[in-house]
Amino acid sequence: MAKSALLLILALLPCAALAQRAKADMTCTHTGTDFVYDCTFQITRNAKPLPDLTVIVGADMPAMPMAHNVKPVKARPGKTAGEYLARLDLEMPGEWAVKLRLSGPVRDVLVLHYTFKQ
Ligand SMILES: [Cu+2]
Repeated sequence: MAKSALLLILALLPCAALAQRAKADMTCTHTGTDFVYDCTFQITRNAKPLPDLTVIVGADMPAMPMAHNVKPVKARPGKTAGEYLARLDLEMPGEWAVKLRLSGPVRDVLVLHYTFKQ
């Protein structure tokens, strides 16, 4: 009885490691054109960079539901592993929820809250 319980725990351990969520850090700079921003994303899991992902970037304003309709864009790979770049054409500055849809080696959806300054 105890032996089979132990085997079950050992079988589940690798799944716990795989269940670690991907994480993203984001910085954006205003391009000088209203309200266009160049954003850099660092995507990691277990503190290791995640290269070779397809990253689709969408944006919404939590405070203004249904008010905006920003077309999602595909990010391009940056200079280093796990870095992705996207240009976001937002309709106004303020607090946005930026949604990253990851596919490829890792599938996940990450929502980042970010205040865009003019
Ligand atoms: Cu708005």
